[in-house]
Amino acid sequence: MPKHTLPPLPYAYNALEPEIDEQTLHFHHDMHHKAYVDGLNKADEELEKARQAGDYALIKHWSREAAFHGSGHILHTMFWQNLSPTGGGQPAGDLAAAIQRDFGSFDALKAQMTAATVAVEGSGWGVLAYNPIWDQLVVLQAEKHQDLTQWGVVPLLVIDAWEHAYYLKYQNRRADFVKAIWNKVNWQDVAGRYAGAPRLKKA
Ligand code: MN3
Repeated sequence: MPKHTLPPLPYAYNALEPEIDEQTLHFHHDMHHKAYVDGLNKADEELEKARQAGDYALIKHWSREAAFHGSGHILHTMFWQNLSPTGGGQPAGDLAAAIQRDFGSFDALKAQMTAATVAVEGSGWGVLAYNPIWDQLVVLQAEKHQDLTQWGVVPLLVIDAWEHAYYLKYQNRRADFVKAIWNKVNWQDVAGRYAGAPRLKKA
């Protein structure tokens, strides 16, 4: 089974200043994200051992580990790509039209997603996702990395609301961090994910 690897940041560690400071990005990518990659590989290894031994005594534990660390790896990889030193502004094209249709306006989406992200209980994420079953954009919260979702959605834009994402610079001011993040959103990346998402609902 191939191992998962930590992808390099797609920009320099100081490239998202001032919204995200260089020190936070070093810790966040090099330590926190790496820990999820390592945790996912460990879970994969232990599940392989369990299959070979036919011993599933710890299946609950390793299944949970795979969900937690696997989701953490997926969301962090996406988070780095969702941001850009030249980000900000608003989306255009099909994504902009879908936002208008499902939220009423870009400002309404931004307000709802900001509120959802700030209000995550404990550690988690704000998520803009596409639900291909209903052909609808949705804003969700994720607690930890893997809890609270609609099965089958394709995440498009994720905002990390764990304290490790902002505490060095913003301390307890999560709302200030989330507000600042919009200045660095890479809408081309988000729109590309929307364009590439599967379309399940038949018109
Ligand atoms: Mn994080």
